[in-house]
Amino acid sequence: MMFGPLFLMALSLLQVPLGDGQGCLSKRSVLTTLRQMQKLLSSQEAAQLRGLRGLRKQLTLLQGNLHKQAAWGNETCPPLAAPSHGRKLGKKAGVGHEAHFLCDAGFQLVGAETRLCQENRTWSGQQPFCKGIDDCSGQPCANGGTCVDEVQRYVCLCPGGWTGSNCQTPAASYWVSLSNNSFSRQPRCAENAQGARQCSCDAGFQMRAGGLCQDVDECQLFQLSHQNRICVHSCVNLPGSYRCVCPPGYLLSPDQNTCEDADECAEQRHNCSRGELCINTFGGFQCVRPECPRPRHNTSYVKTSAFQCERNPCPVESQACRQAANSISFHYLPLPSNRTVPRVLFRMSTTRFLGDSLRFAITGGQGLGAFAVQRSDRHTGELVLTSPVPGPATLEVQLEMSELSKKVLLGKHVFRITAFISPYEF
Ligand SMILES: [Ca+2]
Ligand SMILES: [Ca+2]
Repeated sequence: MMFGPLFLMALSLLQVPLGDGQGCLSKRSVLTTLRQMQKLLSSQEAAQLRGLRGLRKQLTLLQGNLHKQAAWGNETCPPLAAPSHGRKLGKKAGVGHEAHFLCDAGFQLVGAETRLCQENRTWSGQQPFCKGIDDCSGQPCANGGTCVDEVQRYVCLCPGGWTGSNCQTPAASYWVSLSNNSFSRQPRCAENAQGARQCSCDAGFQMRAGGLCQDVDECQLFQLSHQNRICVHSCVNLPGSYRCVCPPGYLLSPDQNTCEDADECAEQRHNCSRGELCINTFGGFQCVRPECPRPRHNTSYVKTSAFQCERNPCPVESQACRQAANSISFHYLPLPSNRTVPRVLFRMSTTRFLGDSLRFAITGGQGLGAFAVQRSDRHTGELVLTSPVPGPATLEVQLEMSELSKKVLLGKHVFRITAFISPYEF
């Protein structure tokens, strides 16, 4: 294509007319032109060759690239299989691609979770596999049962006397044949990490010969001794424990061992009639009606409060009236049985002391052998319990406090004490 114009130019030069004189010049000029043309052709040829070489080089390069691209497309790693009981994620196996592995429920993957197709057309890592999870690993079988691992479950093989999915339930027939009451129980057994069987009894039971757990009779052990007794009243032995029981009128304390009196008066659980007063006692209550003495020998009393009577003014001529008590008060003392002695039960004194001395005396009552009166200071007398009184009992004591001035009686006060002693020492 490039030679076309060059040949046309050469032909046009050859078509120049040739003369005699001018013939030598023309030949010379033709020769020059031809040499120029040859030179031109040579340079053209060289350039053409350079162009061809460049073209060939480019073609070779292009061909190389095409070969390379074709070769890359074929660079794959060998196909990977999914593990049994599992799956493989990622379908491409070309260089640079990854495959991921998962296991079905109840199985766990062992090995590489991910594998990469490397440039040397091999997968990284090792082929993983799915291993069944050991359902017995948590030692689910109780009482010495043997665990058998199955796919996604376990089975307990129970020893004699035990049943249930985890050998947790005593077999009824076996239980009855072993013991006809619940004070005997099978021990709880388990295998430790070293495979040794270890048995133990529930709290409140102890292992007896033969490997049976026998209830501890706490009442037998501790209740008989007065010092160590566990219940203040009665003890009931129970399988694995015990219970303290209180008599009627008492409530079991929060400590579960002692009994507390129920205050029927405060809780309005008494049956005292109208006009009676409710006195709470240990284990019960009493209904009382404090009454003033009836008028006698010109002496009469008036109730000044629920528990007190005051003498009305005496007629001037009545000596008997002036000798009678100026006041009579009523006092009710609840006491447990067999209280330790000596024990001060009551104190008497006066706020309106006019004379120069006070005298205290027991002037009446029942069970007087158990009481005494003593002076604690110049103005105070005390009623003292001097010997233990077993209940149930009701004791009455009348005390007198006389006020004197130069041995002349100025006034007299009477205290009527009633002690309600409960049947129990609490
Ligand atoms: Ca017990
Ligand atoms: Ca009570």
